[in-house]
Amino acid sequence: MAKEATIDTLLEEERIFYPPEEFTRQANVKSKEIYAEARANPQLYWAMQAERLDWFRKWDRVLEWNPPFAKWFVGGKLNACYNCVDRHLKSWRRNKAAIIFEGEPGDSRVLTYWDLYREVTQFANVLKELGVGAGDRVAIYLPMIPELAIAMLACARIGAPHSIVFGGFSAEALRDRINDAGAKVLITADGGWRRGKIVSLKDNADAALSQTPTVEKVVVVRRTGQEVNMQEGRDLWYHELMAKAPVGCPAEELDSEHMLFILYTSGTTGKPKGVVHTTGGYLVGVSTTHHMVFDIKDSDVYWCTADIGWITGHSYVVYGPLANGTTTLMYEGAPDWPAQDRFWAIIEKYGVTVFYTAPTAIRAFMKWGRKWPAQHNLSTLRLLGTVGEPINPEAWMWYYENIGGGRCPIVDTWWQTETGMIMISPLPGITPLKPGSATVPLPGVEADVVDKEGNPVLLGEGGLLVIKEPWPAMLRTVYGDDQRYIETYWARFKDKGYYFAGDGAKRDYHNYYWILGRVDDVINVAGHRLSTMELESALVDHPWVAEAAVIGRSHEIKGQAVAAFVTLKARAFEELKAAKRSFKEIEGELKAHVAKKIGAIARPDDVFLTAELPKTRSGKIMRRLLRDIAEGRVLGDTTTLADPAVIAELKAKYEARE
Ligand code: 6R9
Repeated sequence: MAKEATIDTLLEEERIFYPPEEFTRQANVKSKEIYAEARANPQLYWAMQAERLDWFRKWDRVLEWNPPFAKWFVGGKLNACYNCVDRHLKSWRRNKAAIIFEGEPGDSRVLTYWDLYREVTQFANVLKELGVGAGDRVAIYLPMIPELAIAMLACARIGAPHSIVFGGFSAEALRDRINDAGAKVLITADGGWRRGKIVSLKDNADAALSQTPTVEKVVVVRRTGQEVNMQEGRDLWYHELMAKAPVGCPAEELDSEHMLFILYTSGTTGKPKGVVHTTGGYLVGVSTTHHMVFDIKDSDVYWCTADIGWITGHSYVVYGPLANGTTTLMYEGAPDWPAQDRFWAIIEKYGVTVFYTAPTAIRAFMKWGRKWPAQHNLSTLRLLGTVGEPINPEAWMWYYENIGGGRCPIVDTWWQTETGMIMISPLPGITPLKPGSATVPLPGVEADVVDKEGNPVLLGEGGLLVIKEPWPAMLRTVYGDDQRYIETYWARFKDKGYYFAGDGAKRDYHNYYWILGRVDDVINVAGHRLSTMELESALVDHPWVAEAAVIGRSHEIKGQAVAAFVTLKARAFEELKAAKRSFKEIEGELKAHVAKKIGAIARPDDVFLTAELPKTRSGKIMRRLLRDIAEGRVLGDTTTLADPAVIAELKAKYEARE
């Protein structure tokens, strides 16, 4: 790779980093032919990839496609847990580290594949004992501890779809997800560690459980050790159940299309969507991509820093790596605890070789300074990855030089909760890299950039990112709502049969993809998807608020930050004025309210109280103009406004604020 690249050369758009020869020589994918092979016969290509799994019964047909409903490996039978655990026991991998766990307080645990087998089968027996069977949904609300992976795999073993709710979500968010899925059992913990403090998961769970009629039993893992409420007859300690549970439990022979999990993600409406993934296609997709994109070898110590509560954690902390017999690292806490070198200390401690994180984290590392990674030996690293949002070239270069020591390729991977697997990414042994570009679609993935009518745009022009052919790890539906599945992803390009990803993109003259961000009402804050509608309804839920408009404004570290423009009800305004409550206090309370309703990740950075919101004559709030204000730009076209004076006044007041 070009060694002389420096931050000064950043603005040269055409900088290209070629794969180092030594890397290519040892790479899992060494030749570009794979793209042509996959294109010539996609079903054959995916069938060949499916051979990397163990099937109880082989499929009769690779794909049954009744647009937009797909079935992959039809007639095949397998078990995801068996593929992630049992099959590795037949070889030397039985004694290999499956999970390396590092707790935030500094405790650590290593589970071999055999250890994992013991705990997973025991916990599968616990679940059965609690009356959970194939098809029953299990909600999981846990910190990043091994029990989270164990619980997922135990569910997969008995065919109970899991629905994992990120530990940073609020009680209300948990309640809504439990109820939408109709979960029978909830698995949670007393708490988790975050920056030296306890996140009280059980207290949140208790608040949610007062309104979740379907939950019969709650299993509680002891992690933080503080006193928690245990409801007689409902709540059970994990360690007590495990002490009595036998090792060994058959892995159910499940249909390829058996539901593996539901994972909720924000959409353009207020109500989160339950994205449904099934067993065969998903596991083929994630194991194939994990193998190729991360160039995984048996000798690797692989670390994806995502929380398992997000799709990245599902696919690339648990299912992909374990299906491939990889050593996967899990870290419980924050990157700056006890100091800003925690990640680098972990890489040094365990000799991490492949490291996968998010641009927002990289931008935070940049801000903290290169002195932190410089204190550690990072020479074991050989490959780096990023995911979650577009990476700016400065951050890419910083990552490349300061973490990768100028020798590690970076795989910038574009994908989504809905795609299940990485879709656009370099293959590190063969793809020349350009900082900021996710490069090209993986073999077997047909993408394009099109205009509103679905026609391809010219190279260099912006358009909408679409996927033109079904892929094995694609979502199958929105849980309980086929109509929403059709409308959200397929209605837009119905005639062409394209999947609409919700992202804008352009291609350069090397046919490289540059992802431009969401084109819908989804904000990407630090790599997390938030819906403006969901945020607005959380605000309007507050008794003082009359109306709210939420936008994403650009933010140095988080990519985007939540900015809310809020009008108060006249009566509330009078009362607050009479009570001498300051604007600052009111704004603070509204921020806290959103955090309580959705979770801390959704807390707005700015709440701005205003007398009126800019609207069109038909009454639609013009968020575009609010974005111009929040980002300090000249206002765009204001001709459709009902009252242009509103926006002028708002802009003046916004600029005059403290
Ligand atoms: C895996 C994940 C999906 C949205 C997606 C896009 C953005 C993800 C990206 C990227 C540019 C990348 N996104 N990876 N944008 N470059 N490499 O993040 O899933 O949480 O569902 O978010 O994230 O906007 O549409 P999810």
